[in-house]
Amino acid sequence: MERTLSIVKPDGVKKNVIGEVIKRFEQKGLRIAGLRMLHLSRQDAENFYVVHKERPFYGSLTGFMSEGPVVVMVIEGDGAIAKVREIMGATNFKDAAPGTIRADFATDIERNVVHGSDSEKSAAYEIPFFFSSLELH
Ligand code: 3AN
Repeated sequence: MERTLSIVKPDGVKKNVIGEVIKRFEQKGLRIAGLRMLHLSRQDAENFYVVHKERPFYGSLTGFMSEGPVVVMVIEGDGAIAKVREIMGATNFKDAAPGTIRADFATDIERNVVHGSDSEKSAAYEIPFFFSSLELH
């Protein structure tokens, strides 16, 4: 059993697709182990995306991620990290496979609706960033 962190980003919340994102995970046999809505501060977003600190899009990305509320969730299941990434689609919506969340709803490489941990190492940083063990079920 594996756990991963997913986020419905501010653009996804504005587009009213929170339920759609959750439904797609659940329909593929994944379980929601924890869920919360919150509005990240700029500092929170900078800390969350610290691995991208040197990337040219870091300032823009952290501004975007703190512009409105997000839904953070922990998803559990066999191979959850890879499965969530597959359901999300490629980072750039133009490369995302048909039927993926990003192919269906993203309009921009940065405003790409959803986040999912990209490795076990990322999940191990990202899950406790938002959830205590008491909030995971
Ligand atoms: P993913 O979210 O698919 O794991 P990462 O981890 O490479 O992609 O990038 C994190 C986030 O940074 C992306 N979800 C996207 O919002 C933004 N991003 C990635 N690459 C670019 C880029 N070339 N230009 C602008 N924003 C980007």
